[in-house]
Amino acid sequence: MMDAIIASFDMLRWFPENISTFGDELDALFAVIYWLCVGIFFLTFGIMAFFLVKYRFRPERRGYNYHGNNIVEVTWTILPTILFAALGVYSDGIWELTKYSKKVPTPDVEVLVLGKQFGWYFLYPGADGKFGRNAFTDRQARSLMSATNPFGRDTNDPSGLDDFMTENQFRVPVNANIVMRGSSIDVLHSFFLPHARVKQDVVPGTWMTIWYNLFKTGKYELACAELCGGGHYAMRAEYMVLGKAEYDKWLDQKDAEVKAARSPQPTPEPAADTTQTVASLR
Ligand SMILES: [Cu+2]
Repeated sequence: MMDAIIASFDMLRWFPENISTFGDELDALFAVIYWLCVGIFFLTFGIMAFFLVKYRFRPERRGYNYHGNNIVEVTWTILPTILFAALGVYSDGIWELTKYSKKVPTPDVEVLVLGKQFGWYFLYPGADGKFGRNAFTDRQARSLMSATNPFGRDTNDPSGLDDFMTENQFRVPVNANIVMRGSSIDVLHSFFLPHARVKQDVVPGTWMTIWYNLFKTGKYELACAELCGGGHYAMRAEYMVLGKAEYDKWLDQKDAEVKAARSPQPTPEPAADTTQTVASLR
């Protein structure tokens, strides 16, 4: 019976499957905070219900007023202070691992992401694995940012010719350190990968670092977690975690598309002069 009651409050079951290397640690921290809140909720409302009944109206009982109680006030100040400080210290390890810049691992794959009303742009470094000049690699290139060139790519930089952009299409390889830099072209958005246990606000004018390493292939959900306007809901998309070979195949395919788009259109062959051909055969 008690088990069933406790289980009915276990909303941690609503979490999507974890596919991130640091997900278990993050979920454990979430569980500690969650169950503390459940406990405090029942304690608070239990005491309130108890007093509601105990001091309910009785004709013979007179109410009385008193002003302040130092012991009670000091207690309700100190206990939460200790609790919050302890949670802060306890969570510092996982915060450091996931958010400290010195803990960002050596990237296997780098991707830039831009939020916009309402969707996502991604920029991959292409075959050479290196970004050319753009609004991330050079702040000055921000002046090149436009609706058709959201990343402010400098088309005169040869090392950026193989970079390719996708819109609402996002793929990453499995078992690799993915390091992303995120920004926005308009308002605040939040890059949210629930299965990867990643959620990071992206802010116009600056680049936020986001990293993770996923251990399971498949199709997962991507969403915006910051109310950003009327089409906020439309920023939900799907992304794929691919095996290494499959991911490389996708990169090759993208590289071929980039090259095809870049190569000059072949000039049409001049129409063969049939009369002359026929004449020369004689
Ligand atoms: Cu958004």
